[in-house]
Amino acid sequence: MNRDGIDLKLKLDKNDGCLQIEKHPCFNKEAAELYGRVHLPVAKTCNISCNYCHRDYDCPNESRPGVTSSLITPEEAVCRIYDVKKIFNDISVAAVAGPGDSLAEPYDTMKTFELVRAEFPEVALCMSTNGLNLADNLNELEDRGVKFITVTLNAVDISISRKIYRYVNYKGVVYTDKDAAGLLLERQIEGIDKAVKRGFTIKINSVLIPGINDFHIKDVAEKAKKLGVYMFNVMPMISAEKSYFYKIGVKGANRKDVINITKGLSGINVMEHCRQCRSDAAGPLNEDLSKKLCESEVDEDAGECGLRL
Ligand code: CLF
Ligand code: SF4
Repeated sequence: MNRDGIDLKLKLDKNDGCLQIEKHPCFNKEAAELYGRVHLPVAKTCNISCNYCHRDYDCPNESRPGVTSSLITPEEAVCRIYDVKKIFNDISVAAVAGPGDSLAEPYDTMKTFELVRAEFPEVALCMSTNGLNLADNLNELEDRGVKFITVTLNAVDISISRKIYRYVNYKGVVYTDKDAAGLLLERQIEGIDKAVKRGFTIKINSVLIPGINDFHIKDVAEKAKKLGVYMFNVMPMISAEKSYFYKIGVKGANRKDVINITKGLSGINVMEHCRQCRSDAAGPLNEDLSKKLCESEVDEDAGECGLRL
């Protein structure tokens, strides 16, 4: 069991994907009654700038603004799973979902997956990303046994996405306006397409932004279908104080808006039970244990987990 080497090549059973979907609380609504997930907040930076985001908070692509999750190291991530399992043992998924982008600086994300896979081989690995660096990291993700990936795709038309993103930083070069929107879209589609073809189970999240992309969500769903995406999840934008959209008066959306927009969609699984959970969420979807965990960590002896620093 190699906990230190980033080159660890894991032997994977390529046929266990179906079994893992059965137990994934986000990809399978029924599983949400029985199993929980643990988010491991190891991704500190981001490589793009979404107009609904303010970086005091978690990445709103997969979680809700207004709460901040503290960062942990990959080693602490393993301890965190042990801690969560003491309260709720039926954890079927461990994921990296912020508080920045999982692949902006992928080292800690990859290291976390290695350590978790070695310690908890029965737990499926999941990740969310804005998609910019996805295609570049598929080999690494596959080697570490990641099965589930969520990509936030808010538009498939540059004239719309240029209103959503302020800049994109790709390999150290900063792009703005339509160059940023075009590059991000190209990288997202390439990443999703390659990931589907390689057997990853993909979910697309679209943030519903009133007046910006609400009329366009069906086009995103169509594209998702063509790409062979397994699940489509529309999340209402929660207006993040201090974000650009908040400042210019773009209003948030709500669940009712989402239902109205998604009710006619067919030919793809539409997620209806998303909790827009924070990047350190833990346990069943309907009962976030992260707060309980913080409280118990205050006076707990850390010695039980051999990896704790
Ligand atoms: Fe986390 Fe997302 Fe994996 Fe689930 S959450 S990275 S797919 S393990 Fe789930 Fe939370 Fe909704 Fe995300 S309820 S915000 S869809
Ligand atoms: Fe914020 Fe997430 Fe967008 Fe990065 S990808 S700017 S963290 S919402």
